[in-house]
Amino acid sequence: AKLSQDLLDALSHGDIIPHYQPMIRLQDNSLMGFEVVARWSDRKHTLRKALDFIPFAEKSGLIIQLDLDILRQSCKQLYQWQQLALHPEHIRVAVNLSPKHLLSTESVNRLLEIIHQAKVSPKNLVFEFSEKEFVRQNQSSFEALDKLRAAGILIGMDDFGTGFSSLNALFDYPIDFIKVDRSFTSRMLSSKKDLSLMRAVRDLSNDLGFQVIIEGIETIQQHKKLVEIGCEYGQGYYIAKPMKPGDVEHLFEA
Ligand code: G
Ligand code: G
Ligand code: MN
Ligand code: NA
Repeated sequence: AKLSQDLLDALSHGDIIPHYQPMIRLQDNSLMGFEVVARWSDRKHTLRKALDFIPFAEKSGLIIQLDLDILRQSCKQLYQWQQLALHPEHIRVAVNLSPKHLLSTESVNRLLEIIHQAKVSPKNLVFEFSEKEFVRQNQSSFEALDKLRAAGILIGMDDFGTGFSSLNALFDYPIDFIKVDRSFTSRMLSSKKDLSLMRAVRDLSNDLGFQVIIEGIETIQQHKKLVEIGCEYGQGYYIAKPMKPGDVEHLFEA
């Protein structure tokens, strides 16, 4: 109950803020977008990572309000970047969302309404949903995803490899990106199994027409190996950590 009230207070005080982690094309380090992650900033200048409060928000239902708030702030940021002519058209902003947003037409419309009100194009956005949730979805959430895609938003499957989808199931999911979970990246140089998953996903992405983003790249060796096997996009601490908006703006010019 305490955490519930604290989180509600944080939301109403504007203490839940988006940070932005660059996603790049691995071959030439060019910027392809940012993943938005929620951070809880308290008055004592400490920052809490999403893992400290997202699971609780998910359980208590506050995730809906939190996600909408992060989406609103991210769209506002995107709009500002565009007004400053900083933001190239092809750069995407990727927001994490709970699958709860896919449960009704009203909640899907609410997401679209936020984008519309912010005067940004859906074509500049990606919505990420965790793979663990994809396996549990039914036909109506897939229809919700279709509706978002029809509006121009790209759909990413987050944490791929942790949710027990068969590779075969990838044929059925209405997605544009998969993001390979960082546990595979951390093991890929020591485990043949993990490296071969990277290769299999790369091949499937070519055949099925989605794109692959490798998460959690922490070393130059991992980066080099991924370029060598032909994985196109990536993110991770070796490239850049999630940052405040002011700290990512110089990247647009590079
Ligand atoms: O930032 P951190 O490494 O603690 O993130 C942990 C998890 O929380 C990640 O899996 C991420 O997808 C999720 N997450 C981060 N920000 C948000 C958000 O704004 N909304 C939702 N629903 N999940 C988020
Ligand atoms: O599950 P999801 O991909 O949405 O989680 C994103 C979170 O992962 C970010 O909030 C960030 O804190 C964390 N993260 C991003 N890059 C790295 C990395 O290279 N290593 C580790 N351990 N965590 C990372
Ligand atoms: Mn994510
Ligand atoms: Na992930």
